[in-house]
Amino acid sequence: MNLIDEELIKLDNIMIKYISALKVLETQIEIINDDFKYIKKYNPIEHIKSRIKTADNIMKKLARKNYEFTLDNVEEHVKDIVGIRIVCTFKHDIYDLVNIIRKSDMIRVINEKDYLKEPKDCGYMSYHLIVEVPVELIKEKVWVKAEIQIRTLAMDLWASLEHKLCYKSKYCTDKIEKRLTDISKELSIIDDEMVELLQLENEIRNEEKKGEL
Ligand code: 0O2
Repeated sequence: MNLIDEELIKLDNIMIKYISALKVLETQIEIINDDFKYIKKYNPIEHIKSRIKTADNIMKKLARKNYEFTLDNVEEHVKDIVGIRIVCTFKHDIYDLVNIIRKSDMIRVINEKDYLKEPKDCGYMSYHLIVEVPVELIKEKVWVKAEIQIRTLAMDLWASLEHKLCYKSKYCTDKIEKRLTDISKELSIIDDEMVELLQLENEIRNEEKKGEL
């Protein structure tokens, strides 16, 4: 058996940790969403998507970062084996959720990247949290790393299409890249306009409540 196969078997043996962590994280995010709806009578989350990174993609990520494929390197350098993406309606929903997650005892925040305040040069916008969640297996209790990406519908539209057209494609050209960067800026303007429309709608709603209409 070659070294890669040996490491693959080791990885397979600890996959239960990641699969369980995803279940814990999904449940906790659903609880937050339900509680948010109950308290604020408003649903900030449009949809949630989750995945476990495949062994092939784990290997590719390590190679991209110039690390050998060993179990130690996987555990240390690939923090998004468990990934959950939360797609929100408005930009401020993202920060509301981040604040709630930061206060959670079930989700430990390890690192944050705000690609809204500082979008990547290509135009990628999203809020990233590297977190740890508790997993209790029969033989051990561990905190397992996971990545939470939080973005608006518009940011998700862009990122999903760019993922196919450029991020993971060797056929992306400067022209496609440039147009995608411009589209990201256009979508960001639309996101801001949606918040303005929401504020307008709120003002009208409040005036009606006061009986002024
Ligand atoms: P995939 O196939 O989506 O899983 P780090 O360890 O923090 O130094 P990392 O993990 O690359 O390095 O950090 P970062 O920037 O937070 O990226 C994590 C994930 O965000 C990526 O995972 C993508 O899912 C997404 N992402 C980051 N940059 C871009 C981008 O420019 N375009 C798109 N569409 N998505 C992006 P993977 O493993 O790279 O890819």
